[in-house]
Amino acid sequence: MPITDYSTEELLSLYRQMLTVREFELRAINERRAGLIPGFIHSCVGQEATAVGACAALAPSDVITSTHRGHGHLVAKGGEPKYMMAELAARTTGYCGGKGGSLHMTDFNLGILGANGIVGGGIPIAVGAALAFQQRREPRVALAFFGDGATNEGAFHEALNLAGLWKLPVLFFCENNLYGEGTPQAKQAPVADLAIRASSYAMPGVTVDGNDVLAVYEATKAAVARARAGGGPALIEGKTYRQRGHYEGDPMVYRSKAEMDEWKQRDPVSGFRARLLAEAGVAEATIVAIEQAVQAVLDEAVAFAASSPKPAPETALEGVYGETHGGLVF
Ligand SMILES: Cc1ncc(C[n+]2csc(CCOP(=O)(O)OP(=O)(O)O)c2C)c(N)n1
Ligand SMILES: [Mg+2]
Repeated sequence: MPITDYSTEELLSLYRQMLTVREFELRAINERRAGLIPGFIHSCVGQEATAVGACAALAPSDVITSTHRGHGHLVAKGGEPKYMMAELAARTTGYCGGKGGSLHMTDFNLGILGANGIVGGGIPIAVGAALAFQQRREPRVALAFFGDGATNEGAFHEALNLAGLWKLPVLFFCENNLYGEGTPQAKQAPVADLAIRASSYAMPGVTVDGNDVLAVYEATKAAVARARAGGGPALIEGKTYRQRGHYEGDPMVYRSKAEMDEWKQRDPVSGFRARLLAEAGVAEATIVAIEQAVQAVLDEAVAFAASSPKPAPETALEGVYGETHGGLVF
């Protein structure tokens, strides 16, 4: 669909969300350096279009499972930057009361069934959620985000097999950023387009430009409509690139500066900004106002995290089984 067929409101919402993801990551990286945030950060800088495009195709009652590189998924599904930043800073006001950090952020009320430190770990969880929806006859869809590396895990194949067999309303969204840690895809899989793996499990598979938010949105929207109507699962592969290291501090000796520079030219956020101006007739002042508003949201998020208390040591064993953070109903 040409960009001019979308409403300006819809386009600006996609831009605002992608920019929020980008700025969240850049702030988190800075605040980690400054000492506010302990632990690892696996940033999704460069991968904003897959998170935002896919979640834009979901309804609020649909659910997602996420990964170790999940901040973008959370923002795109409605997660609030201030509670996310507070969680990264290990504060009681964070999504897990400051005890989970980046890899465990969850909000069942928003349909966010969790980030996940186990590669491929979210995929069977999404299948379980989809089975619940099918059994309850609810017109809801589950979407699992995962990386290219995760498609070489047994959990991926087992999950797709059952989903294909039972025609579950689940979408498998592979963010193919061409690397699993420092291993390029050609050294970890015998196929270049991971979407072809769908054919083994009797579901459609499609590969899209994962840096084009509208291409991601359209592919996901079609798969959501099919799944919601009882047509079963689908595998969507968005080809993208992480612009920063696997984790902050990664020396990145496994890839060339030329490759990184080439992908920066295809940046999903600045590329979409340029399209809004050149093709969608959006005024620069409108975009600048959004950029200022996003900065204000992130200023508030950092201030909120910094001024929130740390959990008391004697509460260390509280919440281990989830009883204090919304229970397990979704
Ligand atoms: C089951 C399991 N194996 C290995 C790891 C260590 N590990 C963490 S991230 C990662 C790479 C995952 O690659 P991919 O799925 O492509 O995601 P990306 O980091 O590129 O977003 C690995 C091997 C892990 N966390 N869990
Ligand atoms: Mg990867």
